[in-house]
Amino acid sequence: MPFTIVRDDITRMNVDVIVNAANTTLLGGGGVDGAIHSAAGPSLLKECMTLGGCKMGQAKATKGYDLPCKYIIHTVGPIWNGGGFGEEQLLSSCYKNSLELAQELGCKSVAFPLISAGAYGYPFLDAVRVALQSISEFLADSEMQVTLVAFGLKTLMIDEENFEEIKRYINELSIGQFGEGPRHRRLPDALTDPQPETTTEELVCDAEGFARAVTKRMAELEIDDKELCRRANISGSLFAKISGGSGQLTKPQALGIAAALAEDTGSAEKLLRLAGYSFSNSERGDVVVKYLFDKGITDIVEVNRTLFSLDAGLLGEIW
Ligand code: AR6
Repeated sequence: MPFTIVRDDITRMNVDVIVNAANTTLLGGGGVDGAIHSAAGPSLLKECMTLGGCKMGQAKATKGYDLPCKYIIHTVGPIWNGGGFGEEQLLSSCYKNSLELAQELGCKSVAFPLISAGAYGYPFLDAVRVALQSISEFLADSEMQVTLVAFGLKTLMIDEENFEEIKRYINELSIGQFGEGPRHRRLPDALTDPQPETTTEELVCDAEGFARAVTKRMAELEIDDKELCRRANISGSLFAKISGGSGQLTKPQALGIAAALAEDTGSAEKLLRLAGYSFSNSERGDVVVKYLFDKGITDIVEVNRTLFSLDAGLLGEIW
């Protein structure tokens, strides 16, 4: 099942469960914890007082009270202490245990903040990497919609050098408006920015040809449908439609599948055309994807965190 990254306030998320980056007392605090307690109302603290705290890396659930979600899962991230004290494994456990608990509660959609990336001092890009890797590993076997919520101005999820290089590449193709990166943008602009158009050149979709090409390439790569879904960031039900040769894919879905299967940019383009699309030099997202594919970067986590950092739409089955 797919993941996405959004820029938002987690208390506004319309999902079955949101995750709180709490402390071991579970009795509230600052940051996202404070925001969740104020938005959920005082009954949340009353329930938290009955839970007896929570260990680092573990997770406990409460009701959602005044929030739009049914449940809140409280997890305790590691306090960054240089990286040699099991921080990565603890942080990864926070995501894994929260996702397993969400599954036990029968939830179909979950939203995470970037655990430990605030007061607990985990280096931001490392916190992003651990979050996305842990989520992606879980999704390899489970059906859940997982949203990673980035908050505030600091939402550049790739390193600065990489960001500058892609920015230069986009500007060279003169489609830029890239004087300012997302880090320097005011949040309201970023929140209201329209998503890039998903289609430019409308080609005819050959759903059966696409299905045949996907099946053939999966056999060559010796990957099963679960692995394809993980690599393409799509759900099992969408895969069933694709392999049945029915339905029109969106361009982000087709590009997700191209990322999963294509050998190079040329073969990605061929797949894309069967789905009725082509790469466009006037769409920032397409330019970034092409740049990454040209460099052999097709890992969906890498591709999507780069796209997010450049304010472009993500690949896969994005809701
Ligand atoms: N929505 C989404 N993300 C948010 C929000 C929000 N409303 N508010 C902050 N963030 P932090 P930690 C982001 O400090 O590092 C508390 O006092 C924030 O920008 O909330 O795990 C607890 O009680 C950052 O990226 O959590 C603990 O004592 C991320 O959430 C301690 O802080 C996490 O920042 C936990 O520290």
